[in-house]
Parts: sequence; C-alpha cells; structure tokens
Amino acid sequence: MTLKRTFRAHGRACPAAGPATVALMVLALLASGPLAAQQSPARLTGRFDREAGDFVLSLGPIDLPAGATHHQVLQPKAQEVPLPGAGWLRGYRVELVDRSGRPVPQAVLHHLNLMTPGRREMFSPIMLRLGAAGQETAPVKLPFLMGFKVKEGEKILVTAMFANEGSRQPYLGVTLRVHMPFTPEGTWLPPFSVYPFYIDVMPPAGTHAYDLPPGKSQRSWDAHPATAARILGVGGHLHKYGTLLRFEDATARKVLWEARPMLGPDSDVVGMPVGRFWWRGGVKVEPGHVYRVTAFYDNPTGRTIPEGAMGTFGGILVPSRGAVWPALNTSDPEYRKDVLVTWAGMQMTGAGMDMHMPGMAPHAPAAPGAAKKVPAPAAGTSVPARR
Ligand SMILES: [Cu+2]
Repeated sequence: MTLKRTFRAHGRACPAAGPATVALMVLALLASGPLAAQQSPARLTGRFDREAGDFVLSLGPIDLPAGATHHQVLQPKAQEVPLPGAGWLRGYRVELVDRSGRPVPQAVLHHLNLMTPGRREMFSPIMLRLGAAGQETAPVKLPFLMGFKVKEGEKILVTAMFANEGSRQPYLGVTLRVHMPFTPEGTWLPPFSVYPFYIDVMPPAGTHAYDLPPGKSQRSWDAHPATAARILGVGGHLHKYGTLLRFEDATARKVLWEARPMLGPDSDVVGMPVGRFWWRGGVKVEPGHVYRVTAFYDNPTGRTIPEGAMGTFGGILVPSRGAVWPALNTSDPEYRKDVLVTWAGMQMTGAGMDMHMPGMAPHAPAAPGAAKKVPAPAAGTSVPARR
C-alpha cells in the first residue's frame, strides 16, 4: 500500500485527540462549517446476493470532485443496517462504482470500518470490529470453513471516509459496495465459528494515529482477554518507518508473535506478514495474563511527524471450551467514548489498514510464530527496544 499517501491522509485526518480533547472535537464538528451544514445524501443499505452467496452493503451516493481532500468531500455519516438472516460472515471485499456503474479506483477509499455495535471486543469493552479497509486493502477471506456467526437482525455499523486527492478525474454518485461472503444457517456443512479481535497501541476508543518522534521509538498497550481463548491467526498495521510489531505475553515474558513490515520503494510499508496458528490448535490467551502489543519505529527524518504512526494488531480467535463471549457493558466509559467518537465520524482507525481478520490475506507470507524469551519488562512499561 502507498503508505506515503495513507500517511499524509492520516496527518490531516487524525487531529491529536486525547480523551480530554474528544468532547471539544465533537463540539467543533457539530458547529457549522461549510460542509457540516450540509447533509450527505449517502445511505447505507444491505441485501443478500443469492447468486454470489454474499451479503452486500451499499453506501452512496458520494460525490468526489477532482483533487478533493477528505475535508472537501461531503462524507457519509456512520450508519447501520440489520442482517437479513442468521449465518456466518466469512470475509469481505470492497468495490466502488460511479453513478453509471463504472468502476472507481479504490484509491478514493480513505478508510472503511465495519463493526457489530451489539457486541464488544475480547481485549477491550469497545464495539467489536469486524474489519477495516483502506485504499490498498486486498479482499479478506477467512480460511475454508471458518466464519463469524451472526444473528438475524443483528446490526452492522459502517463508517467510511473518501477522498480524491491527487486525481484530475471527478467521480460522481459513487457507491461503495462491501461484499461479505455469507453462509446461511441450516447449511449442510456449517462453518467453524471464530471471532475477530483487535488491539491498538493507543487506547481502544478514539483516534489511533499518534505523533512519531525522531529516531527510535516504541509505544505499547497492555490488555487482557475477558475470557480464555485461542488465537488462530494474527496480522497488523504499521506506518512508514515502522520496524517491528510485537505481541507478547508480558506475564509469561514470552513473545507470541512479531513481524517486520514488508517495504516497497522509498521504504514505504507495503504490507505486514500474517501469523497462522490454527494448525497447532492456536495460541492460548487467558484473563489472568497481561498481553502487550508494541509498535517499534525508527524515524530518520530528524523531526517529529504529526500523526505519523499507528500500531494495530488483530486477528481471529475462539473462546476456550466452556468460555462465553463477554457481554456488552453499555455504561463502560471506554465503550461510551467509542460510540461517541464513532457516530461523530471521527474514528480514524484503519486508514490503510490491512484487516482485522488476518490469515485471510492473500499473498501474505506466514511469519514465524516462534516463542522467544524477552527481557523482563517492568510493570506498565514498554519492553526495551530489541531490534
Ligand atoms: Cu494507519
């Protein structure tokens, strides 16, 4: 993916938002601006494509003037639709067409986030993330016979942002379609039920890009699962100058997975390896342990890059035998903040993000998931940079 572009987009898109500033940002957003005064006509609809076997989300129409930054586009609001039936979702791919049905390049997709507002994440109380996509995200497909079980009428919440920067071609009446392979309940060969999970190096709710200091740096987030589970596959997302993403059991002082980004010309991050563990029954995680995600960067520019970094880790897991998925707590402050930020359209998670369901990513080589001993971290601090 062209991280340079993602990166610039992030620079403008993700105003630094600590918890204290989010409320102010909401107010600022609600206050009148040239675009805030206008309502986007874009509506979200869902239908079942029986022929393809896909549940299809459609969001549009969206007008993308030539050269428009995401600030100059009338962005669709966060919206949700109910699923028409019970079954299993098995991945997603995005498609964009203009009002005449002509294909529109995926480069106009700044970011897309798919959530199930009626459920929470395993490692935090925020809404469950089903997936994310940006301009370079390839189709995401769960391994054969794995799926995320959904109920009839369950809602899918969609946030998306568009831009047409660096293009002389306007695109009018654009519709974003998200095709989600769907296996209805009652099938003769039901998929094995798995869940997505997501951990960011920034706090769960709010903006996830952060300022990248010059030189070597690292940022960590500690979390624990609400119940015991087995992680079947993982992946992640870093920006330019990212050098390593690590997931470790801080309690057991064991690295469970780490990967260096794949680099393209200009040292742009073009992808991240994925880790696949299902062949060995998964990697066990338990509520009594602390798990740490760390993003390592080495910024050679000699200056701080505003909103220049992200560190996102995610994958698929199954609750251990006898464990049940944690219930949503709508009074949890972190959950409430997530809802506020999401519906205000300010959530920047996942611009250029590969996915939350790795192991489904085509072309991504498996990374060694070998467990290694790491130096003992002091409680609540980051592990020493070890590159
Ligand atoms: Cu990013």
